[in-house]
Amino acid sequence: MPFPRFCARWLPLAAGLALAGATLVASPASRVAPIGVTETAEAQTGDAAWLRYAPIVDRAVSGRYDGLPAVVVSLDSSPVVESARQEIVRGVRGMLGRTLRIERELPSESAIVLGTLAAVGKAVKGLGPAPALEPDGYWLKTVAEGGRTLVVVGAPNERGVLYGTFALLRKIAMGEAVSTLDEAESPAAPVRWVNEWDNLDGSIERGYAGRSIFFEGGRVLEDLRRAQDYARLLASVGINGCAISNVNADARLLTPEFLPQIARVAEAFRPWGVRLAISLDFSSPKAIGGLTTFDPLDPGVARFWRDAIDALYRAIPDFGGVVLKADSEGRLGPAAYGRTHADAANVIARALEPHGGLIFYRGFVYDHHMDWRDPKNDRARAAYDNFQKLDGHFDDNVVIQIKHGPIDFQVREPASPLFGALEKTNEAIELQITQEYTGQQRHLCYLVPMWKTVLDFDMAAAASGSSVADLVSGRTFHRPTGGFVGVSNVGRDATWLGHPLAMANLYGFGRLAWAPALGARRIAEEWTRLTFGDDRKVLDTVVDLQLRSWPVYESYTGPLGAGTLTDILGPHFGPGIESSERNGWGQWHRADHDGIGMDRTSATGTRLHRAVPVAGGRALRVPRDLPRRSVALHAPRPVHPRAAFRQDRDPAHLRQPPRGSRSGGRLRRAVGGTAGTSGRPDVRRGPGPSRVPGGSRRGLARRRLQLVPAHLGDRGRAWPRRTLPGTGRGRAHDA
Ligand code: GCW
Repeated sequence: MPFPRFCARWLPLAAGLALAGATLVASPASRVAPIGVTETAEAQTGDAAWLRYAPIVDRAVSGRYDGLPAVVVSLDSSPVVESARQEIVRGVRGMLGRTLRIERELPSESAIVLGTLAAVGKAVKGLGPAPALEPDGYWLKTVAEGGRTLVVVGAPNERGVLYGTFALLRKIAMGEAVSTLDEAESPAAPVRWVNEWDNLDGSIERGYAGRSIFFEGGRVLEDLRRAQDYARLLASVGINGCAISNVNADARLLTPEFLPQIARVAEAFRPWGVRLAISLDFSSPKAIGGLTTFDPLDPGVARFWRDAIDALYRAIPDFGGVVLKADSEGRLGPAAYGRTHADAANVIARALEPHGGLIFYRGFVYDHHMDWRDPKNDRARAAYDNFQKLDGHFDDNVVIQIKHGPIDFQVREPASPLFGALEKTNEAIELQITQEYTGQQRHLCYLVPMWKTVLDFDMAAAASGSSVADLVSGRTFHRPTGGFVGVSNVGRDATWLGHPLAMANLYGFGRLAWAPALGARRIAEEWTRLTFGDDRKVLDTVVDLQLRSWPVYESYTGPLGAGTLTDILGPHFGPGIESSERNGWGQWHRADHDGIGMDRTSATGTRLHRAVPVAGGRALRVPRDLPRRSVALHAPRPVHPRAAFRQDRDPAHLRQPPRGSRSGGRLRRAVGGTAGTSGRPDVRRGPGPSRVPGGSRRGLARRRLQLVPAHLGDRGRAWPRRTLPGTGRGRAHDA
C-alpha cells in the first residue's frame, strides 16, 4: 500500500503543538492524539485532511443539530449528486455520530433535500423563487412545510449541489446554526483550477511530498484511488479543474497510447465535478506529429492541433482544457518562427473552441539569459512587456495565466503589472500552493495572507473597481471567463503535502478562489476546525501559528522585499544569497555597501513603475509598515511618503490619477518602448561586456542608495558591507 499509516509525522506535530500550548489528549495506551478527540495517533493518518469530520465533542455545540433531519433525499441520480449524498451521510456520521437514512423520494418527515433548482422547485412546494445564481453556485434554504422541516440544497447545476452540500457540512463543523437557512452563494469566477507539475516518470517538479498520485514509470498509475480522493478534497472547496501534468511538458501525453490512460484519470475526477486538463508541449507537431515544423501559422500545424484535440475529446468528452508554457526557461514556443504568443495561443484555442475547451497560456515568459550588467534590464517587466502589446489579439477561450507577482513566487511581491494591462483578454492569477520559495513544506508558511495582499490590491485600471480579484474574475472588463489557478504538489505522502499544516494553503487557495473577500483568519479557523475538531486550545494555537508564519518566514529568507536569499541555482532552499547575482536569471538583489535593491524608476532605472498605474499617490493609503518590507523590491508596492527613494524623480508617474479616470490606459500608453528588457525570450543574450549602459557605475550606486528609505537608517545600510561583484564595483564579496 503506497500510503502507509504513520505516526512519525503526527508525533512531531503533536509535540510542536504541545510546546505551543495546545492540549494533547493521551489515549489510555498513552499514545498521543494531536487533538481533543478520542482517536489515537495510529488511527489518524492525515489522509482525510480537512474532510476528517471529527466528532463535535462540545455537547452545547453538537446539541444545535439535534433537530437536523434523519433522512437525506437526492432528487437526481447523477454521479456528482450521488457524491453529494454520500458526503452528507459521511459528514453527519463523523461529526454528530448519526447515520442519515437515504430516500429517493420526499418522505412525510423532515429531510435534507439535494437537487438541481429545477428538481427541488418541483418537489418542495413552499420553496419559493430561487435567487439568481451563477453556474456552480448554490442555495441553502430551510422550509417548514406540513409539520416537517426540509433543508434544501439547490443549485443551477450538479456541481453546485455538491458544493452546497460541502458548505452545509462546513457550517456544522464551524458550529453555525442550520435550522433557519436562506443563503445563496456564487463563486467569484468560473475558473478555479489547480495545476500539478507531475512528470510521467512519477517525479514531481518542486514536489516535496512524495511521488505522483497520477503517474509512475512513464504510465498513468493503475490504482487511481488517491487521485479520486484528491478530487474530493478539491471539490470540497469548489475547485473545478485540474491539470495533472507538468508545464515543462511531455509531448507523449497526446499520443494515442496515452489517451485511454488519462481518460481513466478523468473518470476518477468526474464524480467530484473536477474537469481534467493537461499541459502541452508546443513543439508537439514536430515531436510526435511527424511534421517538420511547429510554426503556429502553418496550415499543417493547425490541422495537427485540430486532430489531436478532437481525439482528446473523443476519449474525454468533458475534458477541461490545456496549459501551455512557451518561450520560457528553455521551452519551445512561437518565437522559434518569429510568431507571437497570440499566434501560438490561438492556433490551439481554435482547435479547442468547438468542444468548449480553454487554453491557459502562461504569462511566465522571460529571458533567463539577461545581461546582469545592464541596469535597464529587469525580469519584473517581462510578463508585462511580452503580453500587454498583444491585448485584444487573443481568442475568447484563451486565458493568460499570470503569476501573482512580476518575478516568480517570491515570499513578497507586488501584484504583477500585467493584471491591470489586459482589458480585452481573459486572465487568471497563478498562485503557488507549492512552497517552492516559502519553505518547501518543511517550514511553516501559511500563504493566504500573502495572496490576499495581491488579490485585494487595486490596480487602478478602471473606475468600476479593479482589484486583482475583480480583474481576474473578468468583472472589471466584462470578460467571458477567467479566475484562479493554484500550483499544487500533492504526492503520495500521507499528509498529501508533506507537512500536515501545509494543507491549510491548498484549502485556502480553494476558499479564496471561491470567495476572495474571505479573511485569512477565517480561512485558518475553518481549516483548523475541519482538520482537528473543535478543541478551543488547539484552534487558537494552530490559527496563531499559521497567521504568524509568513512574516516570520519572510524575515529570515527574504526581508525588505529583497527577493529570496535561498539558493536560486539549486533547490531554492537554504541560504545562497550570492546565487542570485552575476547570472542571467534576473533575480538580482543588487546589494552592496551603498544599499540594496533595483532602481525601477523611469528616469534612471528599469521603468517598471511606468507600467503600473497604481504606484504614486495611492501609496499614501497603505499601512505604515509596508515600505520597510518591500523597499528593496522597489516595485509597484506602495511606498511610504518618508521613504527616501525620490518620488519627485518621476513626477509623471507619481501624479495621482483622478479617481475614476481611465488612468490605466493613459499611463500604459506612456510606457512606450522599454530599454533593455527582452520581450523576446528566445533570443539568448549572453552576459555582455562589462560596461554599464545607461550611466556610470558611481551614478548607478548613487541611484540605488536612494531606494533605501530614510527611516530605515542604519538598518537599510547595514546590509553586507562588502561589495558584490555583480555591481561592477571591484571587490568581490567572496574574494
Ligand atoms: O519558479 C520556476 C520553477 C520551475 C517552474 C517554473 C514555472 C515548472 O523553479 O520549476 O517550472 O517556475 O513556473 O514554469
